[in-house]
Amino acid sequence: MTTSVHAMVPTPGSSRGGRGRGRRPLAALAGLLAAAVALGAAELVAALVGPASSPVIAVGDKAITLTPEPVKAFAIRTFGENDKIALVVGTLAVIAVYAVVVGLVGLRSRRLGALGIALFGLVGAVAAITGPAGAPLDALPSLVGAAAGVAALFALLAPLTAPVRSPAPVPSADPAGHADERTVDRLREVLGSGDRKGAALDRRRFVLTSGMALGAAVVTGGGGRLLQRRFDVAGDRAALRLPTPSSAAPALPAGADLAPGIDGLTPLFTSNREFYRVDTAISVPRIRPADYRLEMAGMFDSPRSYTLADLFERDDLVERDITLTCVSNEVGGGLAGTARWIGIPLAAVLRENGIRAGSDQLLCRSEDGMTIGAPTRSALQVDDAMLAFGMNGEPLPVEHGFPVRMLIPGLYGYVSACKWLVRIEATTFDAVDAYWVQRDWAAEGPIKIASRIDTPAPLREFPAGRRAIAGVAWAQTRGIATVEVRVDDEDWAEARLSPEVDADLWRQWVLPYDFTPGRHSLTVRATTVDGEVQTEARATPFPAGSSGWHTIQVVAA
Ligand SMILES: Nc1nc2c(c(=O)[nH]1)N[C@H]1C(S)=C(S)[C@@H](COP(=O)(O)O)O[C@H]1N2
Ligand SMILES: [Mo]
Repeated sequence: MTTSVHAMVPTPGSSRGGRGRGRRPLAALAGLLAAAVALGAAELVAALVGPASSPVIAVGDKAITLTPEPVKAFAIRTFGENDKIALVVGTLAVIAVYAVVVGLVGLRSRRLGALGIALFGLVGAVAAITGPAGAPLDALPSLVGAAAGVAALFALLAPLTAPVRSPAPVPSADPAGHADERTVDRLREVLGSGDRKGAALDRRRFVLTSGMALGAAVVTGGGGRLLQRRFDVAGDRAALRLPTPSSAAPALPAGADLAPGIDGLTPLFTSNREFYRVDTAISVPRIRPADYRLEMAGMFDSPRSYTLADLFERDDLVERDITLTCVSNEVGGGLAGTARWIGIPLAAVLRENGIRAGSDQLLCRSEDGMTIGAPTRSALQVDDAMLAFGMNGEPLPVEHGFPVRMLIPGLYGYVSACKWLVRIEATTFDAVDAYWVQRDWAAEGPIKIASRIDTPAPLREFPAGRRAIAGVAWAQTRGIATVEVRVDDEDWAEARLSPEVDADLWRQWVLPYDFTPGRHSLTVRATTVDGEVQTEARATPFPAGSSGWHTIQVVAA
């Protein structure tokens, strides 16, 4: 297809080359501008329909769903929390390349060019409709965008192949004949027939049309994005007042946080701004507090539903400190964070709905359709498992699941921490696989013991002499008993730990050490309260979480 298309494009130096020189770059530009017009129009319509119906978002979302797990893991590793920006940039880059091809093809055949844009609109429409929360109306932005794109492509290509003005009619010639020829030229121009003898390049008109197209794209695209802010829930969130929990978090012992005295050590609590974020949502679900409903379904004797007010007004609210960890965290990685959460004990909610004995999985559904399967046993038995709506003294940030999410200490987030939670279905692991399990991640995800060196930073030179080696270690629900550090081939040395606050919280550790000048290797390992020593055996995050000791090379000058 590409080769045949290529062959159809006139080569410079052909008989028409004299007039058409430089047309192909302009046609490529026409394709890009037509794409911009299409995307702009789509953003404007998406402002009416909903942000997830925007073709870039919908196609990007689809890409996440369809991307093979190793590629996704690579993206998270490479781009970290910028993985979504990278995906949107990547989607736009693919569209740009496609648009250039459409422009070049369109130069030769308007119909093929139009078909190319229509095809792209179709892809966007299908992606939007079949998205996790897709509705038929979600096709509209892509379709309107494609129509606008085709119109723009025609308008932009016209000046590249404008019919040559016929010489002034010679009195004796048949005037009707000339008119006919011009009409035929026009028709050819519009229909894009291959034969456009005498077509000329009208640069002035091209520049003018390009300017208009660019203007239209910027105004509709920018305007659309602006109007999409009406879906924003930041205002509603700011206006919410968190209820006071009847059971406050246990008071912190004096000196609970070692970070203030040690440069580079992770603070005991992670601010909402600093908290890691991992999810599949390019466009974050935006739920208005007034519209929020939590539905219980499946294996319950008397399933009911809750409004946000129902949840806020309860008298069994708790406040707890919990360290959350992602299964994708590499040894030494930063996908872990600690916050003070406010919520409702999960077991109480499950019991008041009459959870049946046969259920071993809670299929938790997020507003955007993603599912997380949590073990029912853990939900019922793990202390401090909760439906959380407060994080570090504020309503959950929108990126972290506003207004309600689940938390089960001791389990990785992908099997326990459903954000934007709208439905809990009591079911079994046999009956249904949740999103990540469909992608071959382990069905049950207990957090593995982990310890990390935060300071000194690897390979950044520091002056020789005494300095703190420090970091954090976690083994939620079990608790960290000891952390040991090994420098080069010396014996393991026991680090000092921050005071134990709760088994669900990580602990900071610090070991002052006299560094001789030169390169040193540092290794850390932790032991749980119940006596398990962190294994040296390396495992990758896929499919059940990483393991192995964190080792870094440092240089003292
Ligand atoms: N709705 C939804 N909830 C989700 C996810 C998601 O992709 N969608 N990701 C899970 C994963 S893998 C983790 S580690 C935690 C991360 O929570 P955070 O982004 O608040 O740190 O959320 C979990 N909850
Ligand atoms: Mo995760």
